[in-house]
Amino acid sequence: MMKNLKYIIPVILGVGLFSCNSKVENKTGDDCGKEIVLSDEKQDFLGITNKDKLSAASKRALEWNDELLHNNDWYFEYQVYDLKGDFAYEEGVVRRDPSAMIKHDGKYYTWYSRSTGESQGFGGDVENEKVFPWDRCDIWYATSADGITWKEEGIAVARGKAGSYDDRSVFTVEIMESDGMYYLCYQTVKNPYNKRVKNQVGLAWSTSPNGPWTKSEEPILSPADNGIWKGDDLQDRFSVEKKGDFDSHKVHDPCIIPYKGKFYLYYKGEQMGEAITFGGRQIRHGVAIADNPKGPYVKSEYNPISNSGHEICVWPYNGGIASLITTDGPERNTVQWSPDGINFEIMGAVKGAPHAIGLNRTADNEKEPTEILRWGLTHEYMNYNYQYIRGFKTKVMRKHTANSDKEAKDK
Ligand code: AAL
Repeated sequence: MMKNLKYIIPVILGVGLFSCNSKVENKTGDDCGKEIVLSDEKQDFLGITNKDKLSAASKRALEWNDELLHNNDWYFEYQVYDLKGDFAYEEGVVRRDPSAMIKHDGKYYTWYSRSTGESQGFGGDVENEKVFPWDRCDIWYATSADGITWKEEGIAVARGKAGSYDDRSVFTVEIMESDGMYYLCYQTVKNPYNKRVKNQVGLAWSTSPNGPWTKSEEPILSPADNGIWKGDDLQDRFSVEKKGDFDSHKVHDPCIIPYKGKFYLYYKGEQMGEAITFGGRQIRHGVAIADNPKGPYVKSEYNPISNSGHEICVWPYNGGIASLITTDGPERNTVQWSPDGINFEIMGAVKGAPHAIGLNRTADNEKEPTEILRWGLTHEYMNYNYQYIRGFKTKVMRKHTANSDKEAKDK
């Protein structure tokens, strides 16, 4: 297992980021007039035909140091599978965005968004209809002895009373345990749910994972207020005078990690006037830091801390924070790591990843960089209206097995 991360040069994927500031020097003189040092052994491993004729891709390959070249720990493949009991698919019920799992009294616990009925979208009476599957949700929880068969235990945190900041929906929750206390952080929406509505983050705490939960009177995180809408059509979220910060519209997918004696609240930002870039949504992540679990959370001046991603999936590893970046942006489907929780570099890439991951926080996350992803929870769309919670497992590929070898072994 590779521990000495500071010597790893990031894998650069898909985008031409090789620059003249590169450490690779070109002996024969490249565009930057630098010198490349290429040993016979490395030339052989990389299969490079001619040391004096290096393609742009070969020059990037020369940036990979030996540790990175022979390390597969930051890569994985995954499979999803059905769960049993109350997590078996149920017609008419939405269960989605599971939190991480923790263990208490011998049982796994998870929290999730739960709503019922179909979504009507934004075309009709948004005051009274359900616009999204994650609209009109409460936060429920379930327990399991083995992580396969789950028992739904009931509501943990309900929507607030009319007029409060969370009166329309509470959803996409994460769990954090610290100093004998349990904290749920989650997204909130206030009625009416139109396309310009701002989403915030709420917090609830309890001395037991079974509750009862006390909710924060005010949100603990709100969008940046430096964007300006154009016109007054509440169902037009793309027209803006000014977009504002990466999180000017919504703060989503909150996840708090106790780190270096403080509390790091990672979140997904959505920007007013969101554009399509790199073939996907313009999504980036941020972090807000507090001295105490209940806040106040102060947004990092280094935000955004990713240029890609979607749902937050972060865990501590080797003194830093690792992050799985999925779905949107040029660095989607990469596993990243930062030594300080803020400055992330790409460590590995994946072919794809489960959505809305609920990590297994009981795992020994120091064993390998992606050990915490060996199994966990995800959600899947049965159809647009209904999502259900499923399991996933991953494996690290360390040797190649030809299909014919596998068939012979299976016989
Ligand atoms: C998810 C998350 C948030 C969004 C919606 C429900 O993928 O990013 O939770 O609000 O979709």
